[in-house]
Amino acid sequence: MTSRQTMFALATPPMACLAAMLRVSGPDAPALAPIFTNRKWQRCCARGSIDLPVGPVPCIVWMLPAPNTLTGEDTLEVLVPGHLEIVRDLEQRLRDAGCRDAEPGRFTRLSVEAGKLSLTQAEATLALVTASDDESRRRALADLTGESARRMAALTEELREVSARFEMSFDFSEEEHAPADEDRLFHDVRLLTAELRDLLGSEQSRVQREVPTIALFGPPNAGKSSLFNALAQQTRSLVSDTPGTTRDAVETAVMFGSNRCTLVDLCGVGERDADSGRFSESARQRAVTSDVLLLVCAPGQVADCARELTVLAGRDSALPSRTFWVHSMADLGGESPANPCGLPEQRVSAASGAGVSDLQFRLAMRLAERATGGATSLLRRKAREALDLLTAANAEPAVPPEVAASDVRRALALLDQALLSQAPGEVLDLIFSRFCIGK
Ligand SMILES: Nc1nc2c(ncn2[C@@H]2O[C@H](COP(=O)(O)OP(=O)(O)OP(=O)(O)O)[C@@H](O)[C@H]2O)c(=O)[nH]1
Ligand SMILES: [Mg+2]
Repeated sequence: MTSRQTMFALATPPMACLAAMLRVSGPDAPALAPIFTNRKWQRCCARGSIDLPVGPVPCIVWMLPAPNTLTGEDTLEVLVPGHLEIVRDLEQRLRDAGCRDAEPGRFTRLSVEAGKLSLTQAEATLALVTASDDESRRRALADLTGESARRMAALTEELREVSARFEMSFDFSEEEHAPADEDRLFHDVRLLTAELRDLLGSEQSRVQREVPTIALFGPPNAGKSSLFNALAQQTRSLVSDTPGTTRDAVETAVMFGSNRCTLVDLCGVGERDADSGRFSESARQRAVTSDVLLLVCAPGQVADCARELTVLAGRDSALPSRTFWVHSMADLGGESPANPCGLPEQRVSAASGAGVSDLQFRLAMRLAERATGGATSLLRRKAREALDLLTAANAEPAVPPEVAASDVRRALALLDQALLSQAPGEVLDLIFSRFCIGK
């Protein structure tokens, strides 16, 4: 249980914006309300004013008495002009009044403790914020709306019945034991396994490396090394208008947001390989094993890039789901033709810097998602373990019925745990530490 202290956090990103929102939650919220308004403590939204060092600052304040609030506690939500100095002064004002800075994930955790959100829904909130592609967004939304849990609960009940039938089948003697019943049981387990696999979707089960790699790959002279230097904010790789300048891979450690990664600049691979393709194979290999691939495409190189992507996808069909199509040299003007593979795309110019910070931001998002374990919830992790057991129960050649029955029983226990989504305190600490401040 989180101790009942009054805490505050900025709920909007810490940057200059039209309006910033601060949330104050805890037993002292009613006592702090007069900082913002002279209206009496009751559920309402009021215009107010805060005395700060710059002078009176207008605000809009929502007074939200417990328990019908996000956290289940007395809450104030305050909207102020989104100037960073104003926000900083307001935060100091709250600290002076005895209010504490909330740690990351504090408010969502309170929400879970107050029974307002299930743990799966809380994790889905995080997954949705960091989801970088449609598939992960769909998964997160299904978790958030409770659809995943509903489908999983129905499937668990069916599995419970199958498990009971398995157990009963052992109560009959050999002669009474009809092989047809056994076939039927295995058939039902197969159906439920397929259903669970479908429910879990195409979650990546790739081995997670400590430090992820982001590789720049594309035809010679696509501007890979120039972009590499721009992303790394230092000149590490040689740039020249001679195709085939980069030969051996060049690597450097880079931070995108709060995530460390290894950025890798590769030799150009395409129709006109330099050095008769001597370095192409190792570049393709590095590209396929990278965690994120930047397919760098200069004007006029679309066909070359599309062909190479097909070659790479032939080696790892999941590669496109971790690839960005980067239209380089955007300063040269002209409309970039849409990429033929439907990948997320980004226009950049290493020369003018246009689009580089957008790309850095998207990479930070992608890495953050990866760092949260593919934003996989406890529900999904347990269900995936259950899926492994059910898959084992269906293994070819057929496993003995007693072994299959035991796998089904263990899978059922895991699904029951998944649906309860109960986690010990330290696991909860870990889960909520992945959230950002204000969430
Ligand atoms: N106008 C313009 N030129 C660029 C840009 N990026 C790179 N170039 C030029 O394109 C040429 C090739 O750039 P590199 O970064 O060396 O290209 P690369 O893809 O690493 O080439 P290889 O290592 O040979 O495969 C150089 O002359 C660069 O100055 C850009 O954003 N705009
Ligand atoms: Mg190069």
